[in-house]
Amino acid sequence: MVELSITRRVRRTPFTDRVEAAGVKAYTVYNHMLLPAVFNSVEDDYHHLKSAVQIWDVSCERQVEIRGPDAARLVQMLTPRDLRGLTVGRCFYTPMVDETGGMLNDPVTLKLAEDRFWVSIADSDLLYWAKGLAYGLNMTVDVIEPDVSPLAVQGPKADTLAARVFGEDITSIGFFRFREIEFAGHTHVVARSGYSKQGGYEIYCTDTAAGEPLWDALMEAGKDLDVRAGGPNYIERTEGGLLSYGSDITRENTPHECGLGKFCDTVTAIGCIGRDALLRVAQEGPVRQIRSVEIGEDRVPVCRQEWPVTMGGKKVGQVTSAAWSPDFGTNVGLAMIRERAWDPGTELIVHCPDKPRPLLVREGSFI
Ligand code: THG
Repeated sequence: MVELSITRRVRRTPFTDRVEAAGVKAYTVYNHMLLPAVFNSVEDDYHHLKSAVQIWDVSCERQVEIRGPDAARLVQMLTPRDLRGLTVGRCFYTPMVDETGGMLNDPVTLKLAEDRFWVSIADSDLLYWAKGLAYGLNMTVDVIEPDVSPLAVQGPKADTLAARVFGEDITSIGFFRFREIEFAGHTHVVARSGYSKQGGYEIYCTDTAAGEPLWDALMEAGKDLDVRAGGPNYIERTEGGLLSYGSDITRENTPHECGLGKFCDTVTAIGCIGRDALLRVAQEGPVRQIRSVEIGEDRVPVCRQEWPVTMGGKKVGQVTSAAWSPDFGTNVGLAMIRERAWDPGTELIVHCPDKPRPLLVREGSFI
């Protein structure tokens, strides 16, 4: 197995020493930063995530902080989602697009104050796009990457663990809402969100120095819950239909192709840079869309490149993520499929690197 060499360019996080002490076996790189990918094995981590509780170092979900009198106007320029509904204390999943309607990122946006936002980014350098706009348009706004590092608590026992560490009150936070909390002399932001379908929280740790005490408190309080270090799990997120920018979404795609049309209010999102392009797309409708798929027969290899999907020998799309699912006893996947082949129940062929396999288009995700 080839190894990736890790140098100073690949940033460590406030939790990296703890992650290494916990026995991380594989990292991926996300926003130029370490993201733990495997502790025991992807499958063992998967079963544990779905039955217990895990602490994830998702510091790589970097915050682009946009602050100042023009902050709200700048954030609305980035996304076709109407941000008038984004009130202080809420998180919005926000597709972000360029002037062609192409996806630049799919972050979660938090409104901290009327003039202050955190854009919790996926794996692309959105900071430069936002800084370029602010400078080019002479906006009265600061665009920075603050010392904020999300730590996720995910799994069916996340509520129990969070209540022990932060108090019972924490469980009254609604889905995609956040609150400020005091912990060990620091103010952090805690949201009910996370990149899994198992439920839980994300603690936006607002100071590198506060990271290890926070990690240690969660690990100590969760001993009898079998709390473990974990990370976004490739199998679980594929079952859940959670998209990964760079894998399932690229700049070539519109939000509508990604099934993110429900997070777009293109008519009313006045000021959004890709609005005109997306209005055209919305009128004509997308000609391809992401679908959850079931891939037949034996275990698929790791999906490192897109796998062509054909119907009657003609290419109708590609698989962008795929993994064997122990719980569903089949391979689960995500694929971009052309209109003539995208109806649920359609049977296609996917050309995996080892051999072709049957592929079934599903109505929705597995979880
Ligand atoms: N949390 C935070 N930042 C992030 C992620 C996160 N930044 C990177 C990446 N993940 C951004 N991508 C996503 C993708 C999906 C979701 C969140 C961020 C997500 N989707 C839910 C779903 O599809 O079921 C719910 C969306 C909704 O209903 O609003 O959670 O995970 N901080």
